Amino acid sequence: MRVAVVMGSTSDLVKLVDMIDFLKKYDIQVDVRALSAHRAHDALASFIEDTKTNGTEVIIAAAGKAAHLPGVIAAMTTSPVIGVPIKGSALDGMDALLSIVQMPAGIPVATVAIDGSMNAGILAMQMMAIKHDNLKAALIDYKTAMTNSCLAANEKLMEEYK
Ligand code: RP5
Repeated sequence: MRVAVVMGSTSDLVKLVDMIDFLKKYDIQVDVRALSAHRAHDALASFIEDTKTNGTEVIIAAAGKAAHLPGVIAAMTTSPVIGVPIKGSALDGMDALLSIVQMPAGIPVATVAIDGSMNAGILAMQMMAIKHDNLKAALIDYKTAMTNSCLAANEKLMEEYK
């Protein structure tokens, strides 16, 4: 179980650390890189080339502003690419969201919400769970815990307003 997390700049890392820790908790190998598509394109291409043979199953790509990184990566591989638009500009992340989600036909990038990296991690796990039964079981537990906490909050609310 191996995921690559590529960000456009180390300034994006703060928005991704919780997701990276979450994936590691499930014994997923996470290769973390800051490789800009416009400042380090050769190194990016070389890293993506390596993912084709080293067991990487999903690539998560995060970028802000004119966020071409996820689309450029998707152009270089047949692995699924999940894009995370990072908020960090005068346009509050809308620029990154549209840059990532509006990919022309043929090169899809599965796009999550602005700064929504946790959903990118969960989606990556769900993709890998097609093959790995242990991840499927872990995701069922995760969703059950979420349901239980939601129902407990509802019970508390009903108690307060009865
Ligand atoms: C994007 O530009 C990066 O993904 C980052 O979100 C933004 C700013 O980058 P830095 O100027 O902090 O390197 O390429």
